[in-house]
Amino acid sequence: MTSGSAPPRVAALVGPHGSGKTTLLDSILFLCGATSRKGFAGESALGTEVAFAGCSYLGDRWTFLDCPGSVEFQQDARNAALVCDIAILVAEPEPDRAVMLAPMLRFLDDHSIPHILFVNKVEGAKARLAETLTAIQEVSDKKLLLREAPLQEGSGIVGFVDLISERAYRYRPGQKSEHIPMPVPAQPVSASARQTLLENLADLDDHLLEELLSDIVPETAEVYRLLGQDLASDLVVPVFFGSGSQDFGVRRLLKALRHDVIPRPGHGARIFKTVHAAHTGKLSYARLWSGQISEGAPIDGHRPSGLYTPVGIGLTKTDKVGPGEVVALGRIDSLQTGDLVGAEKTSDDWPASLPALFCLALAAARKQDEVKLTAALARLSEEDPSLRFEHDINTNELVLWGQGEIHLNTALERLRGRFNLEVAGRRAQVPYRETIRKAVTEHGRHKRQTGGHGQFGDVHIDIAPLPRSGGFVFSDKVVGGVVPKQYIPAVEEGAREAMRRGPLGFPVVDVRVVLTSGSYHSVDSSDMAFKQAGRLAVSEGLAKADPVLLEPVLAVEIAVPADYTSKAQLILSSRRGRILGTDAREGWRGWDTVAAHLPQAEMAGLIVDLRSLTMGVGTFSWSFAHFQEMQGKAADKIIEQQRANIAAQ
Ligand SMILES: Nc1nc2c(ncn2[C@@H]2O[C@H](COP(=O)(O)OP(=O)(O)OP(=O)(O)O)[C@@H](O)[C@H]2O)c(=O)[nH]1
Ligand SMILES: [Mg+2]
Repeated sequence: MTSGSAPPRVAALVGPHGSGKTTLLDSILFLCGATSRKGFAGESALGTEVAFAGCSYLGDRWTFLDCPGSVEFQQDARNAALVCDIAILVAEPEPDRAVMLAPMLRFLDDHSIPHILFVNKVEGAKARLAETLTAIQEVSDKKLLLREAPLQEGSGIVGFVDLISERAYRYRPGQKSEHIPMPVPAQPVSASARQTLLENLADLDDHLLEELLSDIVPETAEVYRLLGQDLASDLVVPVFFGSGSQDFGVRRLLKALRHDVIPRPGHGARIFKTVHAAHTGKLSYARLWSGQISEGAPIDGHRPSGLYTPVGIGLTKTDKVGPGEVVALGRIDSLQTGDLVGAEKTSDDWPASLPALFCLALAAARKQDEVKLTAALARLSEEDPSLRFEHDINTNELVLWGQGEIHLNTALERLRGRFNLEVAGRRAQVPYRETIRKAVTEHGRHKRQTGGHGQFGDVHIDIAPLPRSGGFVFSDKVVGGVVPKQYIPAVEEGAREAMRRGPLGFPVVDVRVVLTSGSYHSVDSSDMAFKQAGRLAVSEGLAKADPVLLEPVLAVEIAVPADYTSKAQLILSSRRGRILGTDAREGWRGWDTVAAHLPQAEMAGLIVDLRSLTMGVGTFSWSFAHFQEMQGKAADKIIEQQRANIAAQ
């Protein structure tokens, strides 16, 4: 592409936490002249949400999306990757950590997102570039293509050879790399690396293959064209290396982006991030695929309060944007992350948000803050769709769900910092239940004489256990009108009330109650009195029917690299999990899944253990499976705790 003629493009910086994405962006912006000095990135802060930056390089406009690398903040990284023209996967020259790239590589390939690999931090003597690439190739479905070859001196990398132009460059601190004559020892290495690059491209192109077979040197323009085309189709992964902190290899990277990145096709404008900012109010960040957005023109039926584009590390007001731009739309309430405006939606064009893996029960320190808390949480979950909250009717708790402990603690900090809400998060209660194991017969009588006319209700019932998931069933076998028909619903209501909290303190399930007989009084009987009688009979009956605690059990399926499978099984069994089967993970080379039943009480610890076992990449999916009887000391402890809770209410 020639200078100035290329449309604006979007690049997302993705890769594991700490690999140096923000530092690389810092270098890029400095080299593009968008910042006057380095260091805006600050001291190695954990990235928690996507950051936007805009700059121009050799007349081409770029928007960079600096994504968080932490496994707990991947929602933003995924959403940004979905709208970029190119994802730059930043990795460390550390072969043992290659597996950390696997989830993002999988995501990029699943969505055919063109991506290149930038191995960062190569200025150190400990950098292990070749072994790292071998290890990353193991986790990449697509072929890695070295686009430059390292110039080695001793054990360090001091420069590179561009394999297409066949020129050698030496890194210089604080300056452009110096073009040097090809060092003699580098010649055979770079010649063979170039040959490998060409052969790999020839695997995908017959014309190039013919040329190579006839020993014809292909035209440089042809090589660039094929590389760009294969990259755009996500068939190959070009590989670059350098050092963001030293600016090594960063101009090379920028030039390659300029040459090799073809804008991805698309229609309309996609909202990929929502932010509630102090001054501008709600901002919906859109990547424009086609058409134009102009100030004052309605979007989705609403006029934005303003249009802003990323310039440098800030936002600048603008009046018109075209394809390839990222634009922040001010104050359009109806827009949500994932929305497509100005084009036909297809049903599955935006993937579902990441499922929740961890939760905390929230309590506002000041009682009067509760309404404000719900409103603040609604904003946070609008900004980050992998954060959800719900009012759990079983435990009467406000529960915040997300990706892990750091994710949720960051949310709590935002509540404090942005909304002035002091909120404590604690382990959410497990929704235990109880049931009975014995059938009993019970008599309940409610009789009271107060002033005028009294209250009288009298019932006989049978109570019996039902199979699991049987719920609650009520029927009557009353004959001869000993309990008049009109009072029977009241008896049932009383029975249901008694089921709400059983003798162990939990909701009772899987019980059948049959009203067998009773008696009434023509003046003193009422709905109220029969309800009381029903409630009494059932409460007392349940206590005698051998009650037992039920704990919720989840069906979980964990996914880990196969090296960790046996240890992951141990984690499950040490957490009272029952392993149902182990399989190869579909579509993931070298990964396994282990299916198990796991008590819900053990879920919080599972993700913590899995991540520390697997450098963060292990994960699981889950759904409720069933309730299971729980007895012994552990059950006694839970019952005791519940008694204390009830007493404290
Ligand atoms: N030696 C060396 N250190 C680097 C380089 N780039 C980044 N670092 C260091 O690596 C650490 C992490 O850098 P960041 O740029 O914050 O990493 P990140 O990928 O943005 O991390 P997240 O945003 O949390 O995903 C910091 O201590 C940086 O100083 C590099 O090229 N060489
Ligand atoms: Mg960062």
